[in-house]
This record gives sequence, structure tokens and C-alpha cells, in this order.
Amino acid sequence: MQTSLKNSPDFSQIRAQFPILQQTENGQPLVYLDNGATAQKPLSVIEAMDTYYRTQNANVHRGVYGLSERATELYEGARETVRQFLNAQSTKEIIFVRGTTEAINLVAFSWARANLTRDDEIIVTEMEHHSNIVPWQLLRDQLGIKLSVLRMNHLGEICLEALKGMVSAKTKLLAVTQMSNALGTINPVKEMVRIAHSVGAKVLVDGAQATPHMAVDVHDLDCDFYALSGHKMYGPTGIGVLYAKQALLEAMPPYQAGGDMIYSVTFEKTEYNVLPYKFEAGTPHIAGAIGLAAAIRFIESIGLEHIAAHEADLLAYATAELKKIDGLRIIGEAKHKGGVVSFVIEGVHPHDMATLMDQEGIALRASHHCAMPVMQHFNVPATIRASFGVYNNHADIDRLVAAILEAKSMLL
Ligand code: 7TS
Repeated sequence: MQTSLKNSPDFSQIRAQFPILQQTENGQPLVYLDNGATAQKPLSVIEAMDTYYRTQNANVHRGVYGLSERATELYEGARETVRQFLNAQSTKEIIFVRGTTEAINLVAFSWARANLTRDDEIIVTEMEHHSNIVPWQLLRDQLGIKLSVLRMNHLGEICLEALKGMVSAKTKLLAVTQMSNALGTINPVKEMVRIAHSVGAKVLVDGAQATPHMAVDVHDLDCDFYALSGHKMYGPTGIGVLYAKQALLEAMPPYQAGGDMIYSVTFEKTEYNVLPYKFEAGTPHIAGAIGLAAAIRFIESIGLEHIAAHEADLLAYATAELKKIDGLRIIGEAKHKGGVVSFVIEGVHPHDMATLMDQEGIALRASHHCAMPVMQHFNVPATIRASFGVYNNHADIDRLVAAILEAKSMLL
């Protein structure tokens, strides 16, 4: 089955835009199936950053000279690109951070510390990445708040009715991933936001895995906070975004302090800068923001509806082919899933399998995927995970299946 959308782009042309995919690993053409960890970068992203460093580099928001003004325009232009991508109301709501991890920590250390007190409750789901668990545990230990867990079923899905039964006037925050990195589950975040809002709780959506694969509209979701990482969406590492509603950001204290986040400083008193700069202390990752904007243009040049259809096709094909392998069990079979297949093979340790895959030039991850509670739920130490991106194709999956069969015959 191939994608059936009208004017479907030529995905082999898209693949050709990724220089790294033309190289070999251990003598074999590289098959890259670790997009959940980080995605490869297209030429347009590499070139945008290269051009910046070759011809546009200067610090932002300070120079009166042309070069600095142009760097500032590029950096602020990137913010506008992100705003449109997420459909935020204002660029004041777009804070550049290092990635999803920093975005969540910013909310935990600024908003939550200022607004939560003993016995208030934060709800997370059982499928969260550690970066959406541990910051809340720190708060629990420091403030005496309660951290509750919304469990999932045997397919790796959460139940909206269970959430309805959990929330109360004590609930101040629901922190939920839009797409699970370990299982691929896509959560009904819009409905979850509605349920949380009905008791006055705020909602933080971890969009690290969602933004490369599906259209996101923060206005439509009505979430209060949204976190993303540039490197998972074909952009550079070290850059990400925290979206937050303007009224919340206005009321939040700064997270880090230093240059750029102030309006005036005397030893007696400091006035903070306006949004979004209040939350961007120090010289930002200018090249990173420019690279992220290029990555968004790359994604939009294909269209997220085409990307989603392409990856749904890969997921269906991989699931069907992997299921034919004796002793292979898929972990995470939610009805609504993105392009991730996690699995275990009877009698084979996932790490041994990943090592043998590497010898075949296949890059994928075997681990707990920084979601140890997911492993505990399914009673496995780790899974092997193939996670797809725009450049993957059926041939990649055929190579994966052939390599698994060969590895099995060696290991068992
Ligand atoms: N949230 C989710 C759902 C993630 O998948 C990840 C990274 C993060 C947060 C953290 O993102 P970062 O950019 O701040 O590191 N997930 C993975 C993964 O699945 N394999 O390596 C990193």
C-alpha cells in the first residue's frame, strides 16, 4: 500500500536531500531507524546554518551595525516561523530553549514553584519520558505536592474516563505526551485538555515526538504549555521551544537570569525585559533557531498530511512484516499510533539484537527509551525500537526484517 493522498510528493527525492543517508555503516548502506532519538538533517538545514556562520554571524539584540541587525532579523524571523507552525497567537508566547527537557524544567521551576503549594496535585501518564516525570518528582520532594499517575491499558492507551475520575480541585497540572516515544501511542490531548480545564488545572503537552509527524495547533488544543525539540524534527540539536499562553508567561518569574532578560539593572533593583526575552537569559543559540526555521520550512514544503500518510504506511507495513517473525511481540498496539514499532523477541536480549543490527548497517535503539515505567508496565527490561522518518521506505523495513531473521538464527 502506498500513500493515497493527491499530489503525494516523491519520497525518494526527499531521501536524496539527506547527505548522511548516502554513506555506509559497517560496509552496508545506512538504514536509519532511530528517528525517535534524533532525526537526520536535510541539506537545507545544514546550509542555512553554514550560511549563517559564514556570512551572517553576530550577536543579536545589541549591535547597531548591519550584521547584528541581520542576525537579529533572522533569529526573530525564526520565532515567527515557529509561531506560525504552532499557530500561537503571538511571538511573545514562543520561548527558545535547548529542547523539550529544558522547556519542561522551565515550567517546573518557574510556573509550578510560583503557583503550587503542599497537597496540590500534578498528574502525569504512565507513558511519559523521564523528562516529563523527574522534574515533577523534584517538586514533589521539595514542595510536598502529590504526583499521580494516569495508568494505561495493555495496548498502551490511556482512558479518558479514568482521567475524568482522577481530576479534582486539587489538580493543578496535567503533564502529558502527545506521542509516546517508547510505544508510538498518540494521545487524545485535546480531550485531555478539556477534562483538565474543567477543574481549573493547566496542561503541559510534551510534543517532542509529535511535531515531526503531525500538524499541531496549540490554539485549537488550548493547552497551556507545549514543549518541542528541534533535533527530532530535522533541525539542529540544542534548540527547542516552549510555547506558553501569554498571560501565564507574564505572571511567571524568570527561570534563568543574566543578559538579555533584563530591562534595567541597578544593585538595588532589576526590571525584567518583556516577553519573550524575560525567559531567554544570555546569548541564545542563534544558528540553532535559524536551523530550526529551515527545518520547519523543510517539513512544510512536504506537508505534514503527506508525512503522516507516508509514516502511517511505513508503520502498517513494518507491523505486518514484523508480526510474521516467530517469537516477536510488539509492545504498544494502540489504535492511534505514530511511526514507532517497539518489540521484543523471545530468548533474545534487545541489546544483542541492536548490536547485530549495527553490523548490518541498521541504526535503531534497544533500551528502556528513557521511559522505564513503560518497561515496568509491560514487564520487559527493554525493547528494540524502529522509529520512522520522512526518508524511510519499504526497503529499509525489508532490510530490518532480513537482519532480524539472520540475527535470530545466530543467537538462538
Ligand atoms: N519527551 C519525549 C516524548 C521524548 O521522546 C524525548 C526524547 C524527550 C522528551 C526529551 O527530548 P530532548 O530533546 O530534550 O532530549 N526521546 C528520546 C528517545 O526516544 N530516544 O532518545 C531520546
